[in-house]
Order: sequence, then C-alpha cells, then structure tokens
Amino acid sequence: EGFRGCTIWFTGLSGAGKTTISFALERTLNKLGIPSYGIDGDNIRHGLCNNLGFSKEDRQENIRRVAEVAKLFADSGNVCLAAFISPFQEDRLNARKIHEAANVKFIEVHVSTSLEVCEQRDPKQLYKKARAGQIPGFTGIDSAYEPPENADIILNAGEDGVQQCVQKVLDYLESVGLL
Ligand code: GGZ
Repeated sequence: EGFRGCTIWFTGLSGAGKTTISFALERTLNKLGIPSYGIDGDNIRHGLCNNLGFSKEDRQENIRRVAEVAKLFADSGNVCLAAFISPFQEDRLNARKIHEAANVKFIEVHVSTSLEVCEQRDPKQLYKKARAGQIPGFTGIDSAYEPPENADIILNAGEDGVQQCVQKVLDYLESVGLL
C-alpha cells in the first residue's frame, strides 16, 4: 500500500505564519522525497477565486473551491498544504467533509498566533489600514475569527520559530503513520 497523499489545512489570522510555515514544510517534505504542494491566498485568489471578495458568502465559496482543489492534489498522491484564514468553523468542517467523502485524509492545523502579535508584526500594514477603516471586514478587526475546537495540531507560531512548527507537524505525521 503506497503513500496516498493528504491535505494539511492551516487556519489562523492574517500574519499568523500560515504561509511561511506551510512553504517551509513543503521544502522539507520535497527534500525527503515526499511530493507536496502549497496553496494560499496569493496563488488562489488571483486565479481560481479572482471573482471572490471577503464577505461571509465569498469566504465560504473560496474555502469550498480550495477544498475541492486540495482534495484533488491529495488524491493524486501529494501532501497538499492549504494556508487560508478560513475563519468560520462551518466552512472548515465542510472542507473536511469534502475530503472525507472521497476518503482523503484531512489534517487541521491551527496557527494560533494571537491578534496582538499579528497586529504588532503587521508585515503588509493591513491591520493598520483595517484600523483606519480602509479594509472593511478585516478578520480579527471587524470580521470574526472562530478558533477551531478540534484542531489536530495547534502551533504557537507567536512563540515557536518556523522550524519548530515544521517539526511539530512532521512529528504528528509520523505519529499517525503518514511518514
Ligand atoms: C482578511 C484579507 C482581507 C479581509 C484582504 N480579511 O495577510 P494576507 O492578506 O496576505 O492574507 C490575507 C488574505 C486572506 O485570504 P484567504 O483566502 O486566506 O481568506 S479566507 O480564508 O477568509 O477566505 C490578507 C488578504 O487576503 N485580505 N482583505 N477583509 N484578509
């Protein structure tokens, strides 16, 4: 029985470290000979989802499309690393259901960096703009983030470094027999 691929889904606030961690993990897995591919807002919202904004309905549709694509990558034998804020529990549950209906493993990772830390980092000055009213409906400011209640892995990326977070995911994959 060969390796079948899976989806590792990173959820958390803007600036929490989702993309940084998932792309570092992608490099590590590929070096180990395990094919993996990362998707995030940057490579999805400019193409597949370029007609979607940030209303609750558009985020729901964004997450649905991403989940369908992730499922296909995973089913093709890749570790698909999906890094999206995915702020709503219901949408993340739907992403899990889309995978489970196809018998594809889905691992939810909460990148739990606090709003305080994300806002201090503010690498793209988005929180600053949101506070100034220039980005209405910004997650954590005037749009909700519902923390996962049953994440498979919680990464404290506010305190731990990128490599520590990557190692924690690798340890988990090993513990469930995926590595
Ligand atoms: C949240 C927003 C918003 C609003 C633009 N709320 O830090 P970034 O810039 O690079 O990541 C954020 C990205 C979020 O896209 P997702 O597809 O992950 O969101 S969701 O899962 O909720 O559908 C941020 C930028 O887009 N951005 N406006 N209003 N983030």
